[in-house]
Amino acid sequence: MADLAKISQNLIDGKAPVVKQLVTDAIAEGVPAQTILNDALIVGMNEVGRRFKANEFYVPEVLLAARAMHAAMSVLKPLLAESKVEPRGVVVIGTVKGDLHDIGKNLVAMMLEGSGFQVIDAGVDVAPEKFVAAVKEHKPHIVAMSALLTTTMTNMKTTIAALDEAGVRKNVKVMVGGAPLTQRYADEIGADGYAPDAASAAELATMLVKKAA
Ligand code: B1M
Repeated sequence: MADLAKISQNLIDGKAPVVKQLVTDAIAEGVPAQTILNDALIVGMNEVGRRFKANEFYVPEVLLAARAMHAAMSVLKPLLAESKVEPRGVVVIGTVKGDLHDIGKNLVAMMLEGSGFQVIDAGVDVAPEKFVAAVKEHKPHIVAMSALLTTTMTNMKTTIAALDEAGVRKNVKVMVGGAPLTQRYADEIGADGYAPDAASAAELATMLVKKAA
């Protein structure tokens, strides 16, 4: 019987090869990919995030856990993709201009994919004009912006203005998140939604797409 708690613990410990093997074994035992994602991997990453906030973990531990998450996702991604009939929506995601932090953004992207969205990852240090170009090219339902620095979060406002100027703002919902963000700031800059963590980001995206339908 697959031990989901063991997967979570090894993820927290940053043991990528072990996590990959345990996930492969769990799949072979018939555990659904979505269950492994929600009840083992995301549980583990949430704990990593909590330990970070409590200063119990530092950069190296988070990077090791993120690497383990990626290793697990390399096994799960094709299965999650297979189980989807129709994507729930298309999301263009990126970390805003000037900002290179991508661990949280990648987690949000993974959660969105796990929830059935097609995710186009524009990467880090994404300039407003690059978001505009991605919207024109991919015609997403949602533009999702992440920022980890108080000095770069202002680029969310600039990006929303650029989407407006390009005449595509009305075509998309804009959601924002990242450690320095608040609901109040999201409201101030005219975003459609704010999520404090990756799990709520997936819920928010689902809600925004339903609202737009
Ligand atoms: Co940087 N860094 N960093 N850093 N770094 C912080 C953010 C900082 C708080 C550290 C500190 O001073 N205590 C501080 C920011 C201060 C501020 O502005 N308030 C800081 C600084 C100052 C810097 C540099 C300027 C340092 C320097 O060079 N002097 C520099 C900036 C580089 C740049 O971006 N231009 C820098 C560099 C780096 C590294 C490269 C070393 C590395 C990033 C590696 C990488 O991402 N590939 C790094 C790291 C790792 C951190 C900390 C330690 C961890 C960030 C992280 O990954 N957290 C961070 C301190 C900390 O948080 N304790 C820090 C884990 C991650 C899972 O959480 O990203 O918050 P988070 O994502 C969460 C939620 O916020 C939310 O969901 C995620 C999962 O639940 N979320 C969203 C995120 N995006 C979302 C989008 C959504 C919805 C939810 O919708 C679209």
